Amino acid sequence: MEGPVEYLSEWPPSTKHQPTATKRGNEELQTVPPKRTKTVPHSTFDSRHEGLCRPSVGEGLVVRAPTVPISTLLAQWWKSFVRSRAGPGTPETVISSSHNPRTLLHHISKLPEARGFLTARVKYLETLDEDAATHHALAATHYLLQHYSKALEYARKALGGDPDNKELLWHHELVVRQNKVLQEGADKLAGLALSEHLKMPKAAQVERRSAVDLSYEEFFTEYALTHTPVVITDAVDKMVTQPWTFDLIKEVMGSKVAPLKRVVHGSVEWARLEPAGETSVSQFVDSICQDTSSTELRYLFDWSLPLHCPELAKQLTIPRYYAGDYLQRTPPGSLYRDSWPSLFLSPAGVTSELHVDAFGSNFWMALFQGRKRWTFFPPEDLPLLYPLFPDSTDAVFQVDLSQPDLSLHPLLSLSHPTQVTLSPGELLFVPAGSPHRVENLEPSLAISANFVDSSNLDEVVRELRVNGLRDPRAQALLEAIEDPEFRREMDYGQNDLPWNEFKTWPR
Ligand SMILES: O=C(O)CCC(=O)C(=O)O
Ligand SMILES: [Fe+2]
Repeated sequence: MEGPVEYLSEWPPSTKHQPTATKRGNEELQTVPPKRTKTVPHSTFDSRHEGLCRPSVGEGLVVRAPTVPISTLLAQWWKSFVRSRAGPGTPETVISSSHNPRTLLHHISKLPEARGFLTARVKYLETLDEDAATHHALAATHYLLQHYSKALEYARKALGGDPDNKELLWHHELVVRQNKVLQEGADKLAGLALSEHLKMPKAAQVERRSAVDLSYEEFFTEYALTHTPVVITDAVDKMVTQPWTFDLIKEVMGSKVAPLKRVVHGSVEWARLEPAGETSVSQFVDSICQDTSSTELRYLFDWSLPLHCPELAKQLTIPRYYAGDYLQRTPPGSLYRDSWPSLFLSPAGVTSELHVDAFGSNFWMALFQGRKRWTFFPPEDLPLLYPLFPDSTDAVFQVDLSQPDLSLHPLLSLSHPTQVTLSPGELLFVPAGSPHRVENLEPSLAISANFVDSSNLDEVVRELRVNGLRDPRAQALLEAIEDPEFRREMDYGQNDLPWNEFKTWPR
């Protein structure tokens, strides 16, 4: 049986996101400190720290060069740790339900033995010459130990020594984000009388408006600009030339093979969704419409229609509220330009856990079949939801909204949830930056798109600046949007647009 340990044998992970631009980038294979460090011989190091934080296994790993990523070292440490305890004493799996390296590493890093190893690594790094690579390694190791203010201190120092290093800039941003939400959370906690009986606030209802009397101008000023979710009725019928049903999906794209996701408790992936194989659309539709109580629930999530089923995409009319999408005004081939709308097929019982949509995007969803319950929080509530940024600028949230524990997460009592159960034929607007969670109450069929307009442009620019440090396509998109020639006008007289017009810019 394959377990996480097996999976970790595929490591060390790729170093492509690691600090290759530092001057020591070519020293990754070193196992002893470089000559120009304040060298502390291995034996000295051992005796100096004996009994203090000496790890039981992986001592050789502690003294690897600072340019070796801590994720690589921790993965190797884990393998030796498991090997050293093979047999009847094999430690129980950290998180038995995931094979995802990021999730596993996150949980491994919390084990006391792993913390011993990480602490020994810190002690070792502190003996080296202070340069950007050492400071970066210290920042990353403290970050894994959840010593966030120390991580910030070292991330700043690292940047001071190598200010144009994109990897350092990216990591610094991550550390700043984590510290900011913790600080804001601590400030709010200080004002909270913990003795009182804390309760999860009752969710207010999300407004419903009919497209018949909701002008684009009113949508934009009342909802998009104020980052307020809204359900729009009387719009979905006009988006399609024939009703979209499970049968239609099978008929049009049943033979195509699509990737699936599943919800993993404790995952650090966005929305706690991890890859879960692939299947033909037809088989998947059949499976979600059956009784799913005994099978593992999987989700066909966010599968691009323009890329995988253009014949269906071409039938769509885009509602006027979203027709001015800036992503359609970028050069052909730009990131996200042809990603959406995408398809969502879910059995009853699958939940997309709390998340914030990527790159500061707004989002819409048109629901054709099934009911989906949405819970939202305003963007300002982010620090009240106990976000973590484990090696990603997208937050994962520690709160469990299915069973909120106010003794563990008292800040939840200060949050401002809103909720709505979306029904077939309804169109939802999800504003940028708003954490949300989605429960599929019934087998559901929906399409959705992330989009950009002047209501979320600032957030998008800010996020692309960060993503662009690692992703050249995000950087290119940023440059396109920031080009003085980029057309940012919004037309309050905007009409619904048939597909071809929506995709043609300038119109
Ligand atoms: O419908 C869902 O499960 C979640 C959709 C969503 O929030 C997203 O794609 O960002
Ligand atoms: Fe979302």
